[in-house]
Amino acid sequence: QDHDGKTGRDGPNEDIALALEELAKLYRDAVHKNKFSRESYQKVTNIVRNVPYRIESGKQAQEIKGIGAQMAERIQEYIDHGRTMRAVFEDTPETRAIAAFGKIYGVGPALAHSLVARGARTLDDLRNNPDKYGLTGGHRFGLEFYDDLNERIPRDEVTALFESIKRTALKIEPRLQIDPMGSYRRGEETSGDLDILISRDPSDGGSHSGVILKLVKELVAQGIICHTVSTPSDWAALECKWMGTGRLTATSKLRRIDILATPHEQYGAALIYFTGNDRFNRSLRYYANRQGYSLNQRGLYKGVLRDANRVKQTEGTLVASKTEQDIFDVLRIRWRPPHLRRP
Ligand code: DCP
Ligand code: MG
Ligand code: MN
Repeated sequence: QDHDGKTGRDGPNEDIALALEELAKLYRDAVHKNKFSRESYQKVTNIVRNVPYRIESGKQAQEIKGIGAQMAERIQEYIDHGRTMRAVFEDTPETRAIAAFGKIYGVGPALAHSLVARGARTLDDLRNNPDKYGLTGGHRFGLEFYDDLNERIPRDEVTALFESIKRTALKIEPRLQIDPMGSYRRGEETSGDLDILISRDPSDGGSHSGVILKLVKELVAQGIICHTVSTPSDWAALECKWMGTGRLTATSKLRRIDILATPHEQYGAALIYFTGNDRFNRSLRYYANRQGYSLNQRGLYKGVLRDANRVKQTEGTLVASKTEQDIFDVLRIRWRPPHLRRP
């Protein structure tokens, strides 16, 4: 089936497949009881996974055997509306609630779904019964700052917040490499959060090990970081991730912040990953697979063998990771500036 990496979960339409699969799950968990819909979504999910080229429109989807007009319409809605498609596909109180709950900071699609399955329909249902729904401190916090944390951040504010964090970081480690990532690096006018990548050239014997811990402590003391939502399992590791919230000044809105540290020799691979967007990453990984490579946030590898379930059997050999250019060169595609990385 997908041993060659051309279709299946690494295929060019996996984002569409995942969107359809979420809808299939919606039906499966008896939020709806429409067996026909559940089966048709699952069927089309599998068909979409096995299409070896990118589906660009609903019209094109409808030409594929097994995809009817209704499903084609849903695929077009996904292409038009992306992540918010659930509410668009099926405009019911249940789907609206799943979409709204999924936007609570710290709540993923599975929990959003289970909250609806357990009877919650509005944010206030959750706010008024946090114990009944087993919500953690983190979830309650996400509910409290729901509006702030879901608002897009103007570019000027992202710049100012990043510069303020960078200033503190460079005091801790003057030779730190620190750059803003995600939508900001792609030049977008607003961002959902502030993404920061840090690293450090170890050739002089120095290291960025432990810098995130010092940085977070210092920013908490300054009142810039307000909450920690997830911490690295090992603060000293060269590769680790911190997630939380912060604000520019005491009166500014609360914003989401992601900080990623990466070993210096993997900087290029981390840069590609953290610049995104997620669909660009997916299509680049798919393209790499077609050339016999495997790309992730650590590097570009050759000779990775997977079984029929896409589970890695061998690690493969690292062929490029240091710079974006190195990776694009091996793949023999022209380096693409961040603002054009939105397929
Ligand atoms: N990323 C990815 N796959 C994911 C999540 C993230 O490839 N499931 C990568 C690509 C993203 C980058 O990480 O561009 C940053 O993730 P964000 O969720 O912060 O997304 P963006 O910064 O692109 O958009 P936003 O402005 O909404 O934050
Ligand atoms: Mg972002
Ligand atoms: Mn982010």
